[in-house]
Amino acid sequence: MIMSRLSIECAEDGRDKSFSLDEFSALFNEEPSLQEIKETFDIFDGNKDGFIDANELQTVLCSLGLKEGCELEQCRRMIKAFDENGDGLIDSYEFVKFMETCLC
Ligand SMILES: [Ca+2]
Ligand SMILES: [Ca+2]
Repeated sequence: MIMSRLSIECAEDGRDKSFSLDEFSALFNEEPSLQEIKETFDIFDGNKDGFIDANELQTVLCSLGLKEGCELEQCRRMIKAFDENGDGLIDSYEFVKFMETCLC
């Protein structure tokens, strides 16, 4: 009993800097507001330069436990699909479309 409690607490500690897929999905149970999209964008944009690159996308999708997101090549492809201006990065405008397509 105590051991299983401990291992649960350890698992939760290890995820302090992450967030769960449930939390992520919960964001989109209702029509996401611009504020929510902005907050989600900030989660993806690890270095806060205003763009999401393939590495950042990979980090977040991996922490969500999405296998396809753990392949850098796959992340590049996802970005390419929404990268309207062809700079290889997702900006906030492109991210809105990304969210609408993937999550709504
Ligand atoms: Ca960035
Ligand atoms: Ca772009």
